[in-house]
Order: sequence, then C-alpha cells, then structure tokens
Amino acid sequence: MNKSIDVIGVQMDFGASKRGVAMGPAAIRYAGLLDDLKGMGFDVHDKGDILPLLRGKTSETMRNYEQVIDVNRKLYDKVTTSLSRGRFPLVLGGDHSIAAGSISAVSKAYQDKGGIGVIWIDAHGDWNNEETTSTGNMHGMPFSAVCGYGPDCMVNYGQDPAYIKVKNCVQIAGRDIDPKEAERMKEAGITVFPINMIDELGMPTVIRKAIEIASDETSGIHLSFDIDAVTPEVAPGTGTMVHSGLTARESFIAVELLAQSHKLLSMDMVEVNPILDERNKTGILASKLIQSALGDIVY
Ligand code: B3U
Ligand code: MN
Ligand code: MN
Repeated sequence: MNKSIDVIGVQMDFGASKRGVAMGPAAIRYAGLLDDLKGMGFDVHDKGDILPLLRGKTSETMRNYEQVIDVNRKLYDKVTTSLSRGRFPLVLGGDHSIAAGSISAVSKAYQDKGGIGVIWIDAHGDWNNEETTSTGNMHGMPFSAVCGYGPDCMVNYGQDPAYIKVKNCVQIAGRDIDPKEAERMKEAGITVFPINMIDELGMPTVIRKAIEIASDETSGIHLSFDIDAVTPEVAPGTGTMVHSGLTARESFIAVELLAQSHKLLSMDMVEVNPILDERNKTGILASKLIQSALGDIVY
C-alpha cells in the first residue's frame, strides 16, 4: 500500500435532492480519520475541502449541473496532482456526483498502463443519464458517465476523457435500481452483484470475484463506496436510505479483502449526511471503513 495519502474533501450536495451531505467531510474528520490514519503509519496530507459555487445553472434533467460540473473539474485537478506526486487520493463526499471527477482523474492517469477497474458499492446503480433519470439528480449518474454512457458534461473537461471499460466495472449491493437504469446496465454489460446475490454467495466470494474482474489487465482498482449500501439501522445518516442493506461486518469484510488484494489505487467515501445521522454514527462508520480499506483491521 502507498504510504502517503491525500485527503480531499468535497462539500457537495447539489447532486442530491436533500441538502446536508456537504457536511460529510467534516463528520468523517470529526470521527478521527486523520489521526487514525497517521496512527497506522501513513503520511497524511489534508488537502482541505473543495467548495461549490453558490449559484449555477440548472435543468430539469440535470439539476444544478453547473455546480456539479465545476466541482468535478476542481476535483479532477486535485486528484490528478495527488497521483502525479505518487500519493493515494482519498476523496470524502459529498454526494456521489463527485465520483465523476475523481474517477476521471485516476482513469486518465493510468490510461497508458491498462487503465483502471471500478468497484461501486451502493444501494443504487448510479447508471442513469440525462435521458433516463426520473429525478434529475446527478448523483444518480456518475457511474454511467465515467464509462462513457453520459452525461458527458460530467467527465469532459477538455482533457479527452479516458472512459472506464465496462468489463472492469462491478456494482455491489444494488437494491434500488430504476428499471431503465437496470436495462442500460445490462446492455452495457457491467457486472452486478445485487443484494440477493450477496445473501446467496456471501460477501467474501462476491468481493473476490469483483477484485478479479476490476483488476483484469488493469493497473488497479478505484473503490467508490456509497454509505447507503450499508443497512439503515447501521448507517442512518444518509439521504436516500434503502432498507435491508449490507451488515456492518459484510461491509468490513469487503474493504478488508480489498486492502489485502493490494490493488486499490484510490477511493471515494460518499453520501454521509450528518443532519440525518445519530450522534455521528454514520460518520464514524465511514471513517472506520476507510481505515479498513487501507489495511487496518478495526475491532
Ligand atoms: N436512481 C435514482 C435514485 C438514486 C440514485 N442515487 C441515489 N438515489 N442516491 C436517481 O435519482 O437516479
Ligand atoms: Mn451512489
Ligand atoms: Mn446510493
């Protein structure tokens, strides 16, 4: 594991319908993340938070798109700088629309080295685009965008986007995927391990298969972890809760096995909403999951 980490916060909630997830980076920091990572022996640089524009253009099919694109472009630059210095970018959201910027940067950096794979742990597919969305919320679109299935404005900053190959993409813990979205995911050919397959196969088998798929002829893996993948009893601080999700231990074994694979290049932890949380329970969980993804076993 890379011993230097850049922590990049993104105070973004314009991609979601509920406000508050912009305070996610603060909640995860208050949970003690930076000291804990230092305690694990990492050289940790806190790069502060990216702030969105106060106002911006909007449309029915892409709400607040100007603010979403602006933040993603800024994040793209920060993640690119971090990788060029040989550091591990750890991105704290913020709503999930920010994965468009972080993944675009990692993908571009490894474009000539086989590219990267993406593991997306989420109750949702995030595979809508401006044509299939029923909400206009851009946090429902980033996975589609980074694979080149739109909206292209989320990933095109004039850099000639390096799209992720769908054969290296895996969605895990999906249980609220829109019908059209599911159709598009099937058509594109991305691998999905919905929650019922985790029931059946168990998380260790699922995550091992996911690691194999995402690292097949790539430089490594980007993990995009949406905290709403975890069941609401354990992670109540999030905007779009979906019942009967991953248990805490299923979540931990997923990130522990990812850490053991030594394939992780970068990571997002998103959708922690402190307004909806109970005494920062979800912020603390997010912090502990990050630690485990980076190699610590948390008891
Ligand atoms: N698929 C729905 C709901 C949703 C996606 N991501 C979250 N919610 N968090 C949509 O808005 O596209
Ligand atoms: Mn998501
Ligand atoms: Mn989600």
